[in-house]
Amino acid sequence: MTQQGGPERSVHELYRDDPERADALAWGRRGVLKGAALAAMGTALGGTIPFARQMPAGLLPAALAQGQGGPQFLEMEGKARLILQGERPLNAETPEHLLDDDVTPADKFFIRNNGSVPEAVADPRTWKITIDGEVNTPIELTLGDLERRFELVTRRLQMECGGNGRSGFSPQAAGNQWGNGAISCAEWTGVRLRDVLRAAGAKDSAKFTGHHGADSHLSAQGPAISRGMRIEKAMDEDTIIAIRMNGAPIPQMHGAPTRLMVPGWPGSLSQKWFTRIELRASPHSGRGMGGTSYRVPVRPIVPGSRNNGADFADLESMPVRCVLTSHAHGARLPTGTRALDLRGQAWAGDLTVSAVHVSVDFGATWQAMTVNPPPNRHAWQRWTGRVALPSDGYFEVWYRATDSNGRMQPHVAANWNPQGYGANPISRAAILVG
Ligand SMILES: Nc1nc2c(c(=O)[nH]1)N[C@H]1C(S)=C(S)[C@@H](COP(=O)(O)O)O[C@H]1N2
Ligand SMILES: [Mo]
Repeated sequence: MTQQGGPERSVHELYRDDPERADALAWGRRGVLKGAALAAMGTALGGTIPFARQMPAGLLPAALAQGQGGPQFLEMEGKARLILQGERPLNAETPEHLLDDDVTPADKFFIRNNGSVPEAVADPRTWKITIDGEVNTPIELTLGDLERRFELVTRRLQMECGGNGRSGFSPQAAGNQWGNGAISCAEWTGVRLRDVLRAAGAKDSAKFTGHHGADSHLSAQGPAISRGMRIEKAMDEDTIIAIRMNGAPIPQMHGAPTRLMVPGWPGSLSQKWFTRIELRASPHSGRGMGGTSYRVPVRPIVPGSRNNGADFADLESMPVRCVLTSHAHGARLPTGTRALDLRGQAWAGDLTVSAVHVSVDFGATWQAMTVNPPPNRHAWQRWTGRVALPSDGYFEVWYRATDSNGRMQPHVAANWNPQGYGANPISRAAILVG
């Protein structure tokens, strides 16, 4: 590929330095990759592109779309090599191919902090939580009381950051540039929040909750985050005050000794180092409420425009998404590989996933995968399937899920908003055969 009037550069260099220009040069006006450009692209990708004719115009190949340098990794005892998003506060996402377990182990559990991680307490059983506000009898309970007085339940519950998928937004939205890995599905043991709220005598005037934790914000005084939700979600049988994760005490990083677990809704509601819940007649006003925080446009706004979020609505049930866990993005497979046995997880907030489809020809044809039912409500669902490949070369596995209301993941992140919530576009993984 030659730049008019300039020195010749390899397509790889050009993709690294100026991806948009490289793409324009490769695709040209007609949007069909051919001749020398096709060969150059193949060289950069490491193989020929058997389905090049199907590649949409202007598509930046997934293998090159990662940007410069590649990710930085977390190095921490008790943690897998997560993708580091930031150190202060500490945030790290799980690479998709590490999300293969049906029950996410502690070491592979993503990390999302808005402030500093508190010191561990000496005797967890004396940790107290307060239930107050619109209740007949404000109460204070130790973890010991919780275990003695209420029924313990164990459920597999998915918990996903409200900003998961944010890196899909264009123009870029503010915040951690999560891929698809700010998701977990661990096995949680605890008591139902509703049992505890009833014990305090929730009044009819209690319409909303406000959640509080022990961590403080890094930049300013005050709490790291304090969100709340409609009372209906608090009364859902799967919303629990958790005291164990995967049968063990909750790790300090993930909210020890107790956290809320509000599955299917933005992870920010699942208060770590949980100390207090207030019932309220009006929506909570803590850090992370109102404006453009965890809120999405009701009517789409111009991408990149300024907006104070006054007409936005709280993001509640998270949108449908799936991850591919059998093959890492960029995986190289032996010459002659003619089938891929694919596997992953899929989830859809409060809904279930009814289908997962995969394409290996840039979306020209899609094949239905097998999707298992969830082991319990609010658990993610395993999907599996086999796709055939016609030859060696560069392929992209495109994968997309459909929820039980028939809604599919869109081709590109939709409903842009300044803080980047709710992006769930179709994902692509680059696979090289030979
Ligand atoms: N106390 C407290 N709770 C919190 C947070 C926090 O910063 N402080 N972060 C929230 C957000 S935004 C998410 S996505 C989840 C992440 O939980 P994890 O770090 O265990 O993965 O915790 C939520 N609960
Ligand atoms: Mo989050």
